[in-house]
Amino acid sequence: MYIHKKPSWYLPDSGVTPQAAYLGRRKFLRTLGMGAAATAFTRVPGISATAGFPDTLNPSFKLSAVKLTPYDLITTYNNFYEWGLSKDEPSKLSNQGWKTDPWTIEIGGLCANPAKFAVNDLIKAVGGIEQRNYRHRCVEAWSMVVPWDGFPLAKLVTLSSPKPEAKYVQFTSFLDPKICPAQRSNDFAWPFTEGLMLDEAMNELAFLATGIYGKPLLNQNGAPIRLVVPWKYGFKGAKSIVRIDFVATQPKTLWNQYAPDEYGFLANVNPEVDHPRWSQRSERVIGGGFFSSRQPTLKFNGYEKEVAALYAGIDLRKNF
Ligand SMILES: Nc1nc2c(c(=O)[nH]1)N[C@H]1C(S)=C(S)[C@@H](COP(=O)(O)O)O[C@H]1N2
Ligand SMILES: [Mo]
Repeated sequence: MYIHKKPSWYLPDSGVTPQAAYLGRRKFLRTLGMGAAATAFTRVPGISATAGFPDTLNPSFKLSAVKLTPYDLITTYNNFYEWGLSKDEPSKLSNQGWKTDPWTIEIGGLCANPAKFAVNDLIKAVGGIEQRNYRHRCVEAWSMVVPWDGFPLAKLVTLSSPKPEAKYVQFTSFLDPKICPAQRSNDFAWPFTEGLMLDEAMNELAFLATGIYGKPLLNQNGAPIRLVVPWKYGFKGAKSIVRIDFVATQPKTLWNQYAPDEYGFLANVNPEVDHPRWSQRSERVIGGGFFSSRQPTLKFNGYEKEVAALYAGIDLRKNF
């Protein structure tokens, strides 16, 4: 039998256009080199935020017509650029000494109740967690269906009581350049940031996830708490959040700053608006098999009924 050895530069998902495909080759190689540094740490399994389990499926979000993506794919095929640019790196490199338990999340900005919470206390404060199956569509044109555990973002917004001047919510991921080699480079504007309009944050679909398949989030999926906005491209879903701020003007976000023509602030899933470098008409279903693996992309990722009203009067071609 012919055994094909993968060259060292092999990317497991070369069929998909990565978000940072035009990162300079030198920068790219430097980021790949982070593997060597990370192996210096001992392996600690990334289990955290255990409050609320076991939880139960919210029947409104059952998605009976679609097949859930297997757990091993959801936890090994990841975008988490802090831990590497290829899909298989986050599951390896984020579990070599990075501790996501205990974890504090701070809520601030223009709100009446700024607060600092241990994630488990936040889960109790919002009344526990539930399961929801959501479609998950990356801007790179691949998709999954993920059974998340967590709670509606609207509960946290209500608890925080935003002031009338607050029009947006900003999410900030962890910043720990000592343990995260990628954050010692200048290739991206670390920490990872994202944002929503306040009315988007109040929509019942916007979700803060603390688990997948009834288990606490693993580090590679954004432990112990990450955002999930199922009608938008996956990059809106900031992982491993340390801050949530209510702000008056549209916040800066990592991908929008990096390439504003490619990654708009709204980032609603839209098959009618192509990415400048690839079509958004269809998507590759992760775990869907070789021949049956592409399916048409749905407007708002299939959540048009629930969210279209948020964009009344907004030109979604200009505001992509
Ligand atoms: N902090 C942080 N959050 C992030 C990212 C990232 O690189 N860093 N990648 C985003 C992108 S592009 C996608 S598609 C989803 C992937 O989530 P998953 O690996 O759990 O499927 O996380 C998003 N959240
Ligand atoms: Mo993505």
